[in-house]
Amino acid sequence: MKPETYYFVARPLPYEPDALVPVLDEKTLYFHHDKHYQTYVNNLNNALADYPELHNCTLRELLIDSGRLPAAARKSIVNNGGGVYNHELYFDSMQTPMGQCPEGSLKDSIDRDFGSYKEWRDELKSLAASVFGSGWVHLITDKYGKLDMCITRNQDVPNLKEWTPILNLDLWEHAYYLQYQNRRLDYVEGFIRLINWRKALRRYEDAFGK
Ligand code: MN3
Repeated sequence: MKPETYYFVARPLPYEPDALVPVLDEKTLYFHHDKHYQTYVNNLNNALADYPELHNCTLRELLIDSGRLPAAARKSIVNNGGGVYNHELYFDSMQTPMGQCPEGSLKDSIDRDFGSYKEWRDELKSLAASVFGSGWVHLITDKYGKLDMCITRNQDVPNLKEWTPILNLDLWEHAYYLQYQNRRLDYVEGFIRLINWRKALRRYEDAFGK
């Protein structure tokens, strides 16, 4: 996909709005994608409007070295740009639940770095339960293919200089509250059934040699 720059446009969902039922219903996905994500895109464009020197930067370039952003716009670009980056990966991390599991070299690396797919799932659930307030859990790789997991708060992204996110899990209440209310762990267990491991494998392999 061609790297996008200002003026950013929201990406459509890569599946039908009912594709994630019963884990995520249409209403939950609609508000999340068409309202919350769209708002981050709009606010990012607003934050960049007065800075033509940033209009050729990709989202990754804006976020990888945020200390170089103009001070007056930094907070808004980091919060909203992070919101766009995280949500685009999140929606692309999921597909219709069909009993999918890790594949190929990503499966091998999960076994090597976490012990097994089951141990990885337990780690994801444990990290998700430990997030207080709004945040994310990310599966990340370094440029040598070493996997790790990390939590970020609010709309922060992982350290993109060191790591490439492979998939992520949105733990803001807006991601699940309409359907699950306070049952965050049920949402997390459902999310695991939705992971698009084929796309995760592609991102993992593309991350090498960057
Ligand atoms: Mn969200």
